[in-house]
Amino acid sequence: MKHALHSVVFALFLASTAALADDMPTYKLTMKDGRFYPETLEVPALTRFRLEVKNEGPGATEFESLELKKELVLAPGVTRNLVFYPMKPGTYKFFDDFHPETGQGRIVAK
Ligand SMILES: [Cu+2]
Repeated sequence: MKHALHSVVFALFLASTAALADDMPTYKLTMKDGRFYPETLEVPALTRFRLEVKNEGPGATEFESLELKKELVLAPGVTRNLVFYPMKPGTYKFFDDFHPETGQGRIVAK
């Protein structure tokens, strides 16, 4: 879904909380050519963490997870952080809303 305004508001919220979040474990996710690298991210369950999402292009991307209620639009060349609250063990899907055919990934919380 292209919720452009929603994403901007959400990004501002994230920027305001980022300064408080320096002690969290950080995981990196790259978006490139409509795909995620890696497609599967393993994270500790029941632990708050930060995801650093980088869009290497060539176009805009949108990281989105319906299950985790997250979305983030990134222009090419942009890196942004998302903070995830502690998750129960399980698998949570995410996708690139601008490239849903190829851009599919999952977070596995263990
Ligand atoms: Cu969307």
